[in-house]
Amino acid sequence: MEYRNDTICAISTPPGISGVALIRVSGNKSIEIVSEILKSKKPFKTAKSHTIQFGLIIDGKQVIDEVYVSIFKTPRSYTGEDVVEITCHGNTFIANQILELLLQKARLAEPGEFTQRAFFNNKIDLTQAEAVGDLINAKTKKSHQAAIEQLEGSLHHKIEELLNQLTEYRTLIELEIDFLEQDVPDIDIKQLGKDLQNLLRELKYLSSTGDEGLILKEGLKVSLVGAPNVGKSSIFNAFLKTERAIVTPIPGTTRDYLEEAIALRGYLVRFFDTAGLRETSDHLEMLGIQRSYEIIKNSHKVLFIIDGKENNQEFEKLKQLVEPDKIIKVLNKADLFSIDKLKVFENKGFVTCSTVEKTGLKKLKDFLIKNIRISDEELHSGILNNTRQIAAVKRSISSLDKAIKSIKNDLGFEFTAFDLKEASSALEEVIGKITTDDILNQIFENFCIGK
Ligand SMILES: Nc1nc2c(ncn2[C@@H]2O[C@H](COP(=O)(O)OP(=O)(O)OP(=O)(O)O)[C@@H](O)[C@H]2O)c(=O)[nH]1
Ligand SMILES: [Mg+2]
Repeated sequence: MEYRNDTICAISTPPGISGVALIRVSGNKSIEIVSEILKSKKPFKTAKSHTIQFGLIIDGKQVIDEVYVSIFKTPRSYTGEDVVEITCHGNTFIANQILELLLQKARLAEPGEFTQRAFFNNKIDLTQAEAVGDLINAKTKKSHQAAIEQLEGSLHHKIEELLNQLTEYRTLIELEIDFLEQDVPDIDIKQLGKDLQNLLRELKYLSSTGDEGLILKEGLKVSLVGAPNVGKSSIFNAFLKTERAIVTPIPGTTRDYLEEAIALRGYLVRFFDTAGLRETSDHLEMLGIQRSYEIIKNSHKVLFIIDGKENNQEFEKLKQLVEPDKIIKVLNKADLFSIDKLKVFENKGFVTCSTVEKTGLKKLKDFLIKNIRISDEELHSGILNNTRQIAAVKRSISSLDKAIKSIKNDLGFEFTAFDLKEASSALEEVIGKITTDDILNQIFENFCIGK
């Protein structure tokens, strides 16, 4: 992907009526282009960087709006180029007219193009560019926290730190190769092996943060499954605190699945109410049940709900689909059982609840997020939170693993040097020192225009 340095512009605020709207212009002609449509006390062209001017946007003699215009001169701007931001009244009709005037001399920005330019001009690395997108989309405290830490450079610094270590070891090995015949002190192979092992451990730990990083960003997927009529939809509604799903005493009420999300102690939790599992000849119900199984496979947690009758066959089937530690066994309709009977279920590992008496539901929610362990300190020191980053770190791990084996098996330092280089390259991909058009397109196409 080429860096185009023509001047671009876009409305950065959403359409509609609001207090103000913001139009952003970036590129080496931005100050000149804006000065041609702006009437201000002092000539805009001579305005200092990081100042705000009041003025009128004019189309010939016609005044379009009273505006404030901020100016950020290269390189001290979001994109690294000359940037001008016009704040007008929050009316799409007005903002569009100003944009039209700018478009006579500038090009409409593509989605994410301002951020892309910031990346090309080394204002931010690729993890920070991704964080800009995450920040805009964050809906809960934790996803917000993760995004802002990443934007502040947590993952960038972590990767740089690991890369520095790798470079140090590569230099050692390459020196050894270059001076093999000469009298250079031999490297301490044992120590190098240990150092590489430590580095491998650090990388593996970083990689392990990816699963939870994805959960922080995309939400914890929780499916409610079980036989018909056990109260799945009732529990779903109780979690959402609305009558979202239809509840009836007729088994087989829910056919297609329903998905709704809530924020739970700062985490996004996505609940899936599913069709009750049973043998059926009803075609429609069968389709619903097939979907239930698909959802189960993609869940982080599965609430396996019964209302008294232990459904061992379904439970065994479930264990084939998801790892057993993802399954939480739930006995609903606790109001229909004696305390002694409930104890029996609890001793068998069931969480007991009742949607009628509203008991046990809080405990159940706590159970869901109990095992998410990423702490604020970890967010601060850098975690992975998308599949691109995770895949690259995994590649780095596999190359480092090969490097360690090449030393162990005495294959020759050329092999070690090669594998360490591969390990470095994979990490460089994470921060975008090495990148491809495909990766960049994938990242920026999800942005909105004006960011
Ligand atoms: N006594 C009692 N009844 C409940 C409780 N929760 C749900 N019910 C009743 O159980 C019946 C079935 O509830 P649903 O929530 O529709 O059950 P479901 O598992 O979604 O059923 P399907 O969609 O048919 O698979 C309804 O009559 C509910 O009122 C509870 O905690 N106690
Ligand atoms: Mg239902």
